[in-house]
Parts: sequence; structure tokens; C-alpha cells
Amino acid sequence: MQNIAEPIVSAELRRRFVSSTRVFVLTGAGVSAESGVPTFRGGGDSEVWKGLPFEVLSSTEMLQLDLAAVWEWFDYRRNLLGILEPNPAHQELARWQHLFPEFTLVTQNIDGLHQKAGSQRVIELHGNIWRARCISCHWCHEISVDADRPEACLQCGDRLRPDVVLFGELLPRGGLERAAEKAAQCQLCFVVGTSALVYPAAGLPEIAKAAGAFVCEVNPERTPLSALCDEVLTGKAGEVLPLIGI
Ligand code: BJW
Repeated sequence: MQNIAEPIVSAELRRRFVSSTRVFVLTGAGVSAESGVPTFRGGGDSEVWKGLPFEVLSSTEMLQLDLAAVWEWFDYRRNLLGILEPNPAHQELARWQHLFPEFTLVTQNIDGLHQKAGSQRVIELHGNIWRARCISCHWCHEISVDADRPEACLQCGDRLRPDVVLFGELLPRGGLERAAEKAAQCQLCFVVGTSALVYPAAGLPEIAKAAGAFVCEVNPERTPLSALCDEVLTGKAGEVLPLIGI
């Protein structure tokens, strides 16, 4: 087992944490790792999704070739997620929304755990696994933990697909634009638990940095964004985030 010493939060970060009024946070799969949600690419001794090739299953090509296989993949994951709970990282970020006049939480995660921890107005860049969307009329249907998902669209009868963003698809209208605007305006930006490999999400901290924000990464591993960060806190989100806040 890897033994990571507790990171030291700099006086500069503490000063900025108490004085900033506009704070922006981008999260990825690593923020849910301590809840037991597998990550996509590993790191920080997290589990990964069953060794399945997610680039293939979560792709537009697979959606056209074999919608049933795509549903099988998402049904399997929903079954696992249904029993999982938010961890101290989700809880700490839910607390932070009350500390700043402007707080923006943007997630790449589709698991809904930020909302389950109490975070409001979360910008979900890659959709939500608890929704199905009609392939024709785009009508959305909530999928409940304890009921079967609908087989067909209740509006027009056509096929449903998971309401998530697959590789090669555009992100939901408005969300990315709002996130980019908030990134450009923030004074303090946190990048938590993401490998920062997938765009356009990984570009948001770059926007914040270019606009003059102090950028802090929280991750057990280094990422392509580490070099541009003003502070890198090496460790697990659930252990590190509670050390930062007042
Ligand atoms: C911990 C931890 C602990 C572990 N605490 N941390 C520019 C350049 C090159 C390519 C592109 C580009 N712009 C767009 C593209 C194409 C593509 C892309 O980015 N490809 C790259 C892989 C190269 N992007 C897209 O296709 C996007 N669409 C788009 O841009 O449309 C326009 C367009 C299309 C085509 C060409 C050009 C433009 C859509 C992206 C959709 C991503 N979808 C997925 C699947 C969602 C559905 C599903 O769940 O199956 O979203 S992919 C997958 O990766 C998922 C995640 O949200 C996303 C990011 O992963 P994340 O969150 O970073 O997780 P991991 O596993 O990678 O990392 C975990 C991290 O946690 C690690 O760092 C660990 O160390 C850390 N960790 N324990 C804190 N306890």
C-alpha cells in the first residue's frame, strides 16, 4: 500500500482561500474514488471500471452499432452506484458553496454524488447516468434507483440512450459556456481528481490560469496540468480538501 504523507497547505493558499470571493472547482472521477466508484484510467490506487474498454463502450460508434451493449454497460454501473454514498470530498465541496459569494462546481462525473452530498447548481459537463434520453425527440426520463428503466420514449416511442456525453459528442448546450465564463472570472481554481486528459473539460483550469487565477490541483498523481498549477497538493481528495477549508 502506498503511504502518502499529509500534504502541507501553503500560507498563500490559506490566505487566498479566506480572501477570494469567486471560487471555481473542477472535479473528475478521483473525487468519487473514495466512495468506491471506479475511475477510468486509475491512479491513486483507485479501482478501474472492470477492465472494460470504456473508450469503445462509451463511444458514438458503439451507440450506432450496438445500443443494447451500451445500455448493458450503463445498467451495470448504475447498479453499482445505487448503493454508494458521498465521501468527505463531496461533503467538503458541498460546505464550500456556503463560504463564498460566488462558488462554481463543475464536474465531469455522471454519478450524481455531488448533488447527493448537498451541492446545488452543479454543472455536469458529461451528463448524468440517472437519466435516459430519447434518440429522436431528446425527451429526458429520470431513472430511479429502485425501478426498471423505461424501454422506450414515453413521448414518441423511439429508442432511449443514456443521457451522457460519449467520446466525439458535443457537451450539453450552455454548461460548457457557463463553466468557461466562471473559470475566466474566478480568483481561485481547484482541479480535483481528474487525469486532465479529456477536453474540453481539461481546458477550464487553463482558462482560469490565463485569466490570472491561483490554480491548485488535488490528486495523488501528477497530471498534464500540474506544471501550470500554483500549488499541487498530493493526496486523496477526501483527505486533502478538509485540510484546506476554514
Ligand atoms: C484521485 C483519487 C482520490 C484517483 N482523490 N484523485 C483536444 C485535443 C485532443 C482531443 C480532443 C480535444 N478536444 C476534444 C477532443 C476529443 C475528446 C478527447 O478529449 N479525447 C482525449 C482522450 C484525447 N473529447 C471529446 O470527444 C468530447 N467531445 C468534444 O470535444 O466534442 C467536440 C469534438 C469532437 C471530436 C473531436 C474534436 C472535438 C467529449 C468527451 C466525453 C468524455 N466522456 C467520458 C465518458 C462519459 C460516459 C461514461 O461515463 O462512460 O467521460 S470519457 C471519461 O473521461 C469520462 C470522464 O468524465 C472523463 C475524464 O476522466 P477523469 O474524470 O479525469 O477520470 P480519470 O480516470 O481519467 O482520472 C482519475 C484521476 O483521479 C487520476 O488522475 C487519479 O490519479 C485521480 N485519483 N483516486 C483524488 N482518492
